[in-house]
Amino acid sequence: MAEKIVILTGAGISAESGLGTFRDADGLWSQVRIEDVATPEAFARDPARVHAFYNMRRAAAAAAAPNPAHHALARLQRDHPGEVVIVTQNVDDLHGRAGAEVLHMHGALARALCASCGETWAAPPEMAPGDPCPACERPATRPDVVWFGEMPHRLDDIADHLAACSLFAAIGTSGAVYPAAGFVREARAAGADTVELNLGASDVSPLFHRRLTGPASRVVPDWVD
Ligand code: BJW
Repeated sequence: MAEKIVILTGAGISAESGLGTFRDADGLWSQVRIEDVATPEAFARDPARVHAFYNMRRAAAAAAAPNPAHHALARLQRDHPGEVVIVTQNVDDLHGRAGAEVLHMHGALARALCASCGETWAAPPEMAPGDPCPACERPATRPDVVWFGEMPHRLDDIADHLAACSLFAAIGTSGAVYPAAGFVREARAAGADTVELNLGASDVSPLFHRRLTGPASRVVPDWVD
């Protein structure tokens, strides 16, 4: 019988590609406050600041390249057609550029969203307050990312995959942000084996059956191969 593997990835998988994580000692949230850049209220208060933060992140992601962990997951998915679902919290496109198909539950830096009509389109390298939506022409362009207090994408699909999975893996995520941090519980409720791959302990480490400790560029290819 075919296995269904659900893999959740977080910022740690892109760390060795040069993209900063959020909550590590030198992470993004040690440089900027969440309340200033990653909430709808922050965008309403100071859209120029929020755009500047995401323009900087978009440029960094465009300059980065997938690392051996992204390539290993793409290989796993290619070698087991229909069995491997990759859900990422990351807004970079490194999984896609490695050749994997992924569910972007927290959106994508490469997309722009109209806060007025909901249209999405390929983001230009730089966005600014007042940029018009190509569909409704209102000046309501924002990054197509999920901020605190907003609903992550594809939660119904993800719940269905978790309910059907026999193996759940979480890679490079701190388990600090819900609903993603709760996926291990959902997978366990479905009877799945669970494994965490991380440089250290996460907030939800005790919930996993097994842990593989080390940098993603080493432990992910070892686990896949
Ligand atoms: C390595 C490594 C290497 C480093 N190799 N590993 C339940 C309880 C409590 C609160 C809530 C709750 N439900 C909802 C909430 C509220 C809130 C929340 O979770 N708050 C917490 C702070 C408690 N959640 C929300 O608001 C979410 N929306 C929501 O819940 O909607 C309503 C709803 C209700 C009911 C059901 C379902 C929904 C939205 C959350 C949006 C998060 N947005 C951000 C920003 C996205 C855009 C952007 O990128 O700027 O998403 S915040 C940020 O955190 C980003 C990430 O995707 C997310 C997770 O971070 P991640 O990936 O785990 O990174 P780090 O830095 O935290 O961890 C890195 C890890 O890598 C570490 O473990 C390292 O050890 C490891 N590592 N180098 C391997 N080389």
